[in-house]
Amino acid sequence: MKELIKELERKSVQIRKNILESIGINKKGHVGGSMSSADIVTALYFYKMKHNPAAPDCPDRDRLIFSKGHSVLAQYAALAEAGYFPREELKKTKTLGSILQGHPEIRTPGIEANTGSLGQGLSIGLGMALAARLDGLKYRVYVILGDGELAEGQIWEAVTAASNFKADNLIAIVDHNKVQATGPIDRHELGNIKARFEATGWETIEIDGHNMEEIVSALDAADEVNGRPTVIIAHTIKGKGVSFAENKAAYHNNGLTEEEYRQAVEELEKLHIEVEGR
Ligand SMILES: Cc1ncc(C[n+]2csc(CCOP(=O)(O)OP(=O)(O)O)c2C)c(N)n1
Repeated sequence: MKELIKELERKSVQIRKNILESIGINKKGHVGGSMSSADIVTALYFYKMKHNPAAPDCPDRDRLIFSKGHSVLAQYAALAEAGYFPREELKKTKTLGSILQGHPEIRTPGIEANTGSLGQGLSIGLGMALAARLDGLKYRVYVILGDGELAEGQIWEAVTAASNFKADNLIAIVDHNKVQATGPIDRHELGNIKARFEATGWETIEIDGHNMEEIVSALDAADEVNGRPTVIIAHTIKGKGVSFAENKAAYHNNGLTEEEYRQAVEELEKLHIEVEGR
């Protein structure tokens, strides 16, 4: 177990480096929400999900939908690392004709749904989860939601519907970084997120979304739940890994100057050495 966790931690540093590569220097990019979900995405692609980069459409693959589509750089980072497309594509992110645009599109290998208009991903994921049942397939559908995104009413329609359909192959993960685009999430009172899911019959698991051991055990625990969907509420830090961006709404979608980029790379190099020493 210790070796597995270390391997995943090593991978998550690489995922963060890949995110930086997609953002580049003096261009805009969603630093905050991509970095906050990096550890969760790492555990999904390199531990939990059944998937095959050589056959991205194989029918029984597990699906990951980034409902908070603006943070897709974390998913691109993992897809490149897993071999869905060459790493060189990362540098071309958001350029004309690139397969990697600012929000997820299904033309990118490994991307399951077009998202970015917040609020829709859980409904899409539920549809896929129910399709698995109709098709007699065993796959799971993971949906990453933002906490700011939870203000969208459609999410809560999908929450009750998923419960009604007893969709136990649907796992929502809330990237609970407490910051949205322009400030703290308390601008729109959400109440007790856990209690709201519980009230409709969801299994709820609360974790530190940067603790690889906790992420792995939560994903494993979700496999064991029968007859109802699971939500993993992952407490995270917006911008995690890049000190000057942490917890700052200003880095929700910001450019990095040359100096900031250099500092961010240096910090990730240090983190890499720290992980190796564990
Ligand atoms: C329907 C819709 N309204 C507004 C936006 C603009 N928008 C993009 S990201 C964002 C904030 C999302 O906050 P959160 O879900 O907490 O994401 P995170 O902090 O994880 O990046 C907003 C309002 C959008 N993409 N879609």
